[in-house]
Amino acid sequence: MENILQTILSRKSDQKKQFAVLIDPDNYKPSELIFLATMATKCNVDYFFIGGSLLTADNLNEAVIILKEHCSIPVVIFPGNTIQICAKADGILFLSVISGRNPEMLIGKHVIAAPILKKSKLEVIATGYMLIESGKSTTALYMSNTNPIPAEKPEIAVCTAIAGEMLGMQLIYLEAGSGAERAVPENMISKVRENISIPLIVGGGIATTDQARKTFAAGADLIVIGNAIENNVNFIEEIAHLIQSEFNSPIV
Ligand code: 1GP
Repeated sequence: MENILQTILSRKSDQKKQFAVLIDPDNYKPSELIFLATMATKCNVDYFFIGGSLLTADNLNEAVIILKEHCSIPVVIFPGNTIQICAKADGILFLSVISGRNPEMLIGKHVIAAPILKKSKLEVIATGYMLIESGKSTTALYMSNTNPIPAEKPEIAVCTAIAGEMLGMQLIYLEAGSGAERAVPENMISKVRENISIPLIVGGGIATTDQARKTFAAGADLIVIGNAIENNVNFIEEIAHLIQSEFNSPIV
């Protein structure tokens, strides 16, 4: 399989917008995952992200295996903690919560995970993960034991993202939190986009095509959608149509 980071970079340099479906394995039955894999393949979904800030059902491995058996879309672990490592996936976002000041989420968990990841064949992608205030507390915030960046302070987000890039992060991820009341503000996305050259991922609370359109238009290279697809799998088709008709259609 092609290197995941290289794929993200080359699609970005071709000015193609990208779309990841976030799977919380607690919330999908095997039959639903099989259907999702088929639907996502039909709609050219770029990546599956899988994981969560807190998983309770212990079925991450099973979910990865089902996805790998039923489609060729890259499966990328989006870990909430060090027990969410599955060697059968294709890659892992090695998340450092650079918006916070909790050393465990900046480097502590990474030290524990590093030898396991080194033995695996997983592609490890260093990701500067930034939690953005979004109206109410989210599981990600609670579990990371960090303060989010205030939504009305884009300059803090910009400086944090620049520092992340300077520290060698390969991706920056602006996160409003799963099921966020308010998605990441467009002016924050655009200001961060102007100030970094690495790919920019944005997720949390994207529940309408209009919100997805605004997020892409503001400068997100890749959007992540979880809840809205759990609630209505056909939303995948709407996002695929948006990307194809408004962003990735060939210039004639
Ligand atoms: C959360 O960014 C993702 O980590 C997706 O959030 O579930 O709100 O789409 P939603």
